[in-house]
Amino acid sequence: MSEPVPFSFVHCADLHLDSPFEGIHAAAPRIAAVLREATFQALDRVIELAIGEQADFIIVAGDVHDGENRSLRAQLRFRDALKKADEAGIPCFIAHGNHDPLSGWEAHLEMPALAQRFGGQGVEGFPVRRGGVTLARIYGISYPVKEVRDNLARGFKRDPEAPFAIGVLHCNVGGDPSHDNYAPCNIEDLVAAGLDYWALGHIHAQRIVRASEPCIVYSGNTQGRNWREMGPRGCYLVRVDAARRITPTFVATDVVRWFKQDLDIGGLATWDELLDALARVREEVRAATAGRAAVARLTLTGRGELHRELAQRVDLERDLAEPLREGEPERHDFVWVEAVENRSRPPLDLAQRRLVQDFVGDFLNAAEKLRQGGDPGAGLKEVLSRRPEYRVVAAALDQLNEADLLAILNEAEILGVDRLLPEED
Ligand SMILES: [Mn+2]
Repeated sequence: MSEPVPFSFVHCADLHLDSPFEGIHAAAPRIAAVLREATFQALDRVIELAIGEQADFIIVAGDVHDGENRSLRAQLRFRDALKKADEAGIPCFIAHGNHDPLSGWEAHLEMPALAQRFGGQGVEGFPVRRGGVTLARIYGISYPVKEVRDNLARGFKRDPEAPFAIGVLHCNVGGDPSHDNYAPCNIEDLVAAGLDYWALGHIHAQRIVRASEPCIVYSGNTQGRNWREMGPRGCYLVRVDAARRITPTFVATDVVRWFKQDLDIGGLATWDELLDALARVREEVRAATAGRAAVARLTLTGRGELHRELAQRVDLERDLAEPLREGEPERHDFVWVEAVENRSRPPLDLAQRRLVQDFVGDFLNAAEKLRQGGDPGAGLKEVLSRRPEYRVVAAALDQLNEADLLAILNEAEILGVDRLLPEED
């Protein structure tokens, strides 16, 4: 076994090249064009990261393409990206997943010499060398067909002479119900293979499943594609030192980021105030994207005087969303307000509502009694101590003073009423 030397690599997965971004309509052709390019640009950013950081290799853990019958355009763009890595002397190791199994249609394109693809008939292992020294062995397998129900993790085994061993697999660890249960396996299967790092794909939210021995990482997808994929998306730059210590660092590669933001109409008395507040929320989104573009859905919440007119007089799309989009398509850091939703409710006179003799009235009276008692803070703690969650929050509660506790009680009262009252109340 050769002595380990420090090296680094980039681990990405779930590129879903050429995702159609359904739902963003033709109302804004430039926005649609940016979205259509987003998955490709995210891939370019992965390659640029590897070149800029002088990474030793790149791993792609499945779902390069969005559809089984991948577009020629996506295949060409993928090859172009691999070529750039190849020209920089960086090998790429690619596994295919359920979205792009080996059984799908493929043009016969000549691939760069340093690009290696795992076959579908069993786990293969490739060595990576630098200056005659073997840095690592990389093991992987591609999906031969879309629906793989076998536990592929069990086919991985470390060669004794490998200085560092990496497994590349598109799989569902621990049966995550939000993703199809393809290549199901559990952490014990991954541990049993005796590898140092598992570069996983399939789950689109990035996550370090296990920090060490072995390090198990889902890189997540490189570009969010819809409301279920909000927040930063990217890949991991993984550094391995001479003592085989592994440091994975998440690097965002997304070009467009998805946001959902709420706006409480509670304190808003006029239409001018509402319009200003909406524009402010849009600017908050822009500030949070670090120069990227964003697609945002804004939801009006809370109780306030504007509720009735919002529900009866206002066309949310025409009157609220459209003005917020003005000038946006021309900006590189656009915030595209895809929709404004109204979930606000009418104002509520708590004192009045407390007089009604029903469950809500009882609830409000209980809160009022607590507030008017000799020591509201102690009273609230006493109520909470009867809950099973108390042992979790007890220490935090001790840090709060009387005013904090009263504020929590007031907030809980409003929250409780909102939950108890039917929507139309
Ligand atoms: Mn995927």
